[in-house]
Amino acid sequence: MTYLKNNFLGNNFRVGFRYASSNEGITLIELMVAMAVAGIVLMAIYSAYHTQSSMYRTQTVVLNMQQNIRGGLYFMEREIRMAGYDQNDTGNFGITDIRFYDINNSLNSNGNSAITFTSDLNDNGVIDSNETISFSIYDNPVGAPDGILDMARNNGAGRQIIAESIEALFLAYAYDNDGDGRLDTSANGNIIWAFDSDNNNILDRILDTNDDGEIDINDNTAGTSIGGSGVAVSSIKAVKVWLLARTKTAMLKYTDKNTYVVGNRRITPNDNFKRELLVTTIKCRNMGM
Ligand SMILES: [Ca+2]
Ligand SMILES: [Ca+2]
Ligand SMILES: [Ca+2]
Ligand SMILES: [Ca+2]
Repeated sequence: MTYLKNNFLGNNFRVGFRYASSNEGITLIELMVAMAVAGIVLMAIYSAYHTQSSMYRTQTVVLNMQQNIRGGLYFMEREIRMAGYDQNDTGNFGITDIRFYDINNSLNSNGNSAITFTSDLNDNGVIDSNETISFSIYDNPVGAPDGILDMARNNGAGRQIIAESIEALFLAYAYDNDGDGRLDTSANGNIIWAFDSDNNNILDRILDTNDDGEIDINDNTAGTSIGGSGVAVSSIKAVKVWLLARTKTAMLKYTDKNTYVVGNRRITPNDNFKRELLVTTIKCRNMGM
């Protein structure tokens, strides 16, 4: 090295760059150091850019999911709130089906929740062909399913997609079965949220099994009995919705190890998609509450 420094790379060996105000050149060592520094700076810039752009991609994918699930829920909320709309008080309108369906629209108590209701949109007192509305989970496009589930609305013209990449939907119901004009409550004074576990269109099980006012991981997924012969759909006054969405594409360096409580379902994905769970309560304005 000493030899090299003194005889090859030493002051006698200069490359052609010169400072404008000086006749001193820069040595090859200096040039190499400068290039190395420039390389490091470029690498840092590239790496920052790469991180930024992959963060941007991730944010875009997550944002898409969030807009998608919020849009779908907004749509659902608006219409379920109006379920049973019956300006002429005919008594012909209301929630008609609360059973679980599979993605092919066959009854299946292990499937997702679905809801069907009627509303007298044109105030003529009669259920017209577009006045029976349902929400359900299916896989769009139906002709060539992509394995990513979606949410559909159907008003008699077949299932139309209203939200993509919806992994799960669960609906529970609050009711006024004793007819006192208020939602029925539990021993601890909590509003009772129930579901139809055996798919006979009659509410039979209660979600909040430890009666602490929360429906969460601590409750027994089997639910507790609602008592008697159950509660008919005509007593339903409010709907609670759990909607779980996931990103369309997998995320780099991300594993979803969460457990999502979706009604009485526990979903633990352990994959590389990001998810969002929205839970909301809808009071049905037209059910006499
Ligand atoms: Ca009508
Ligand atoms: Ca799909
Ligand atoms: Ca039942
Ligand atoms: Ca609970």
